[in-house]
Amino acid sequence: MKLTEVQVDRLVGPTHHFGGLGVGNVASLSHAGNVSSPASAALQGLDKMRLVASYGVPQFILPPQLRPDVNFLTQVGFQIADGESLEQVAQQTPTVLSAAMSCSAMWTANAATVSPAIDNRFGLPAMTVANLDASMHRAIEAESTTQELRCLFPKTKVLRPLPGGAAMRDEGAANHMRFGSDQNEPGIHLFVYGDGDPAAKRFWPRQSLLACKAIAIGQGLDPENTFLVKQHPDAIDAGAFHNDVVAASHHDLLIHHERAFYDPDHVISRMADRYQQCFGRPLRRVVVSDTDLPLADAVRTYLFNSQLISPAAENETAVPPVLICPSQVQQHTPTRTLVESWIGESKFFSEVRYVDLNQSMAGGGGPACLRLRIPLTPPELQQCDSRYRWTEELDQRLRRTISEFYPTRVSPTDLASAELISKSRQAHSEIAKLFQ
Ligand code: SUG
Repeated sequence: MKLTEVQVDRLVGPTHHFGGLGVGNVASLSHAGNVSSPASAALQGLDKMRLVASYGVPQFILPPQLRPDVNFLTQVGFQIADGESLEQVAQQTPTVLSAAMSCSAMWTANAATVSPAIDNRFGLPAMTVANLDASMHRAIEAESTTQELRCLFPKTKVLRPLPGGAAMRDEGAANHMRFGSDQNEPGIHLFVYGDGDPAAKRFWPRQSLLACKAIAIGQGLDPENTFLVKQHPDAIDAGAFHNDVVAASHHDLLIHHERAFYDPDHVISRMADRYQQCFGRPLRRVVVSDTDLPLADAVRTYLFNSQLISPAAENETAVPPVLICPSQVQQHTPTRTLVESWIGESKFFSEVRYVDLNQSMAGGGGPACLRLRIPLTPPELQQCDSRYRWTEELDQRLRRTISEFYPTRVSPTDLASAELISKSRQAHSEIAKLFQ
């Protein structure tokens, strides 16, 4: 039986802005305070979903989380009356305001860590919702994400976010890779953590070793098929706040920057041996050297954050994956040349597609950040809630709602305005109707 990677993206919300809140995220830090366009951000995301769906890949879409997050503001201590502006929050704690208005849940690669039924103890697709405890604006996503995933995937095991605060900080699938095939056979899991020695000097690592272990234990993954590797501190300090900024994977393919992992015990080689033992063929590994692509350029272009998808096969012959790269790769000649050397017959990919995701990229999120992949068998796919499945019709209706209700520009001073809040609530309620 086939195992298909379903893609789950989220519509960017109407309060999308550049708050500069991304810990160790150089794009987010450098765009802090710039004027954003929620309307363009949402359309760019929809364009990518349409492209993915055009390859016959099952594409799902979650509505934006409701912002401002009034519960969060209340817990912080603000009392906000209905229809009131958030001026008092802006005056006293602008960072709290930015967090309460944040649309960071759009980066669904951070929603959860996923394993298919065949790999875990539940015999159901399992997902551990990420606690995102490394940052205030992201930690507020987890509660609602848990409910949304339970709704979208009623026949799966959705595990609550890990407890334990900073010691257990977890950012989901962005720090996890599963190797296998397109068939429903047990796979191999690689978890990537950032803490421990040698420590990053500039930025705080966002994924802890303890969290990786707890996810593997909680899902009951086979210890023989579970590997843990440390992120290279140089990568974290260069702005690779998640492993998916410097490494990508799909089935039997691992592509990574030479300084993605700090691997003195050769974890990756042991994992490759295990792959060979389980699947009877080698894991394909592409290591990009610093000479071919300096770490800073990898972070700037987000090459490794490209989205790898397998087009639906018309017959039994598997088609090589398609690589969806951010336009920043196309605009940087050395990176584009590198990518193009991976395309073609008996190469890694059948095709490269470039997408404009500038609004997301300015917050540090490329194509792969914007999707959570869930490997499902055909019967499991049937059990997903079809209201969330991308269709041309849903796409058209969302586009109309965006043009009617989404602001085309939001500056930091707009965040507190009663008008933006009211527009945002209106947009949310219109979008909710489209999913009913
Ligand atoms: O967590 N950016 C997100 C980007 C997440 C990217 N995801 C993956 N690599 N999978 C983050 O840093 C920016 C928010 C701001 O600029 O205010 C932000 O949260």
